[in-house]
Amino acid sequence: MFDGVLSESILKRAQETKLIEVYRHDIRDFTKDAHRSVDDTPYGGGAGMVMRPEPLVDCVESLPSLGKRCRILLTPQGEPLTQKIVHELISYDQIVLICGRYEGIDERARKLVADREISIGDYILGGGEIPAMVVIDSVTRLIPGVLGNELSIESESFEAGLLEYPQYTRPEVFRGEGVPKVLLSGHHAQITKWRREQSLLRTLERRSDLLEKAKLTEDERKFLELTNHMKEVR
Ligand code: 21W
Repeated sequence: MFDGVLSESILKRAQETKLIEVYRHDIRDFTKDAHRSVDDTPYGGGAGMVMRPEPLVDCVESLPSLGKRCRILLTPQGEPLTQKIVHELISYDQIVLICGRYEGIDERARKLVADREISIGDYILGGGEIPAMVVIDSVTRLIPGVLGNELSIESESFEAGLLEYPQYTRPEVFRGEGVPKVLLSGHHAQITKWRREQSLLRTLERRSDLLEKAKLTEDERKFLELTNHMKEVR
């Protein structure tokens, strides 16, 4: 499952330049029975299978320590991943991403292997592999040297806790729709102001929950209050 994602341009380059190394371990290699079984029926009954503790714990404990380490279990019951958590994770030399399958893992194994439990959101996936790739992608992008100047551009409105402003490229008219005049004007101060306004308006419309924590000036708060009020009386 990981091959395609890891051979994508940025992750590929990050590995080639040794900014990251990714190792994959098959829990099945740590089984001792002829059938190489990693799952079993749940005590107490019920549908589905549970991951057996022995091969999972043996696998995780077989890994060498490569410095300051964090062992993360990807699970629907984990803390929802945010950019704040992604920032915390770049402080580690080694991140062990433990992917569950089946209906979940044995509770005793969970306590032994996980320093931290992370979910990528409230929807049901087949396992922890895609969430693990989400962690790899999001963390790698923050490692110094992985991106060029792109990072500083990207972080601006996201760090302020706002949604991005709308973007345009050529042609100037596409299917009858033009480009906002200000963007063609060459007035950099006005363009910056317009983009900030668009970020604010878009966040108010789509993700007003973000505004509580967003870093805004007093004027920007007033602007949003006024806009919101105008919407309510309309
Ligand atoms: C999905 C496992 C649903 C278990 C107790 C009794 C990792 C994930 C996953 C999966 C269930 C993440 C149950 C967002 C995800 C993951 C597989 C339900 C039923 N529990 N982030 N019965 N969404 N998913 N278990 O699905 O492993 S991070």
